[in-house]
Amino acid sequence: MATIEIEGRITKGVGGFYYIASSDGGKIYECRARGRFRKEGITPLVGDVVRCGIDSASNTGLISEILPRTNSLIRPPVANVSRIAIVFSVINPKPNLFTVDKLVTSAMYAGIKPIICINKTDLSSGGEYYDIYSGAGFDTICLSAETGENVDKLNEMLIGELTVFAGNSGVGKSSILNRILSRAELKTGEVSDRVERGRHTTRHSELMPLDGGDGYIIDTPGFSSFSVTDIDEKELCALFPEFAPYTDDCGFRDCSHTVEKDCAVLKALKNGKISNSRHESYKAQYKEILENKQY
Ligand SMILES: Nc1nc2c(ncn2[C@@H]2O[C@H](COP(=O)(O)OP(=O)(O)OP(=O)(O)O)[C@@H](O)[C@H]2O)c(=O)[nH]1
Ligand SMILES: [Mg+2]
Ligand SMILES: [Zn+2]
Repeated sequence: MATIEIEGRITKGVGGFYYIASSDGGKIYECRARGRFRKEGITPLVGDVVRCGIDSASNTGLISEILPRTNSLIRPPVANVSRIAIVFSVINPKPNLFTVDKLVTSAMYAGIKPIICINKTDLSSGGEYYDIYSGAGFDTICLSAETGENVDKLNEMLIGELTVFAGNSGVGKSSILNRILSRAELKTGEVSDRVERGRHTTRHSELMPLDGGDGYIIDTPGFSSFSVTDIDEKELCALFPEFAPYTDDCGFRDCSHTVEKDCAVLKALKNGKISNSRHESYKAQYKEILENKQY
């Protein structure tokens, strides 16, 4: 029985089996993890780059080593994420910017640059949302999975990256990915159906290679409940990059940028330099952090 050593990336984990796309040519191997990992409390994650010993007769084997991660998310459980595409739709369902901004804050906290994807622009232009997010300095794109508008522009931004698609159920994540990946046939669902059934069309996370081979994307079940509670309230303003030009000019060193009289952020808000909805989200997150601290 000949064993070969391969290096590759975990694309899927199901019932203790991991599916690994080898770095040379993308062949898929089915592997288990060495018992040692469990003893050390390490769980291999989708996105991990691993070394495996493969039995060349059966193409199955064991993960022997997990290479160092750049980061890892808890929900969805994915390692080495380089971008988070935060998707919302202009209508049906209508945007919940508090939810969007929580995802943005979570991404910033993890040190991962978000891409704001405003979908279903065939139904309404979404220009006001584009202004909010591009104005705040984020990579922002208006697109339609229905007509294909700007899907190629998004595709370009994903090259060389491992991108997680996040956002509420029904906003069109799977529909966008079906457009981007020629091989994908992800299940999509009617928005009304899913509200009645109270469940999501997409159930698990799987890494899918981009058509060109350079880059991966992950569809996720609609989620919005990233918690920002492990962020300190003093750190929060640093996660709102559009506040940065002003925070040094606040009257108090410990300015919370919520109510203070001599606050440069509030002044910028008044002058239209910072958007209302982003500042509302900031205040809501600030309040939530304080509330969760009280016991
Ligand atoms: N008009 C229009 N409808 C769209 C667009 N993108 C998606 N839809 C529709 O929106 C519904 C939901 O799309 P999905 O792709 O399943 O949404 P999802 O974000 O993957 O939802 P979950 O998997 O539940 O998280 C489907 O009926 C799609 O056909 C778009 O750009 N325009
Ligand atoms: Mg989906
Ligand atoms: Zn201030």
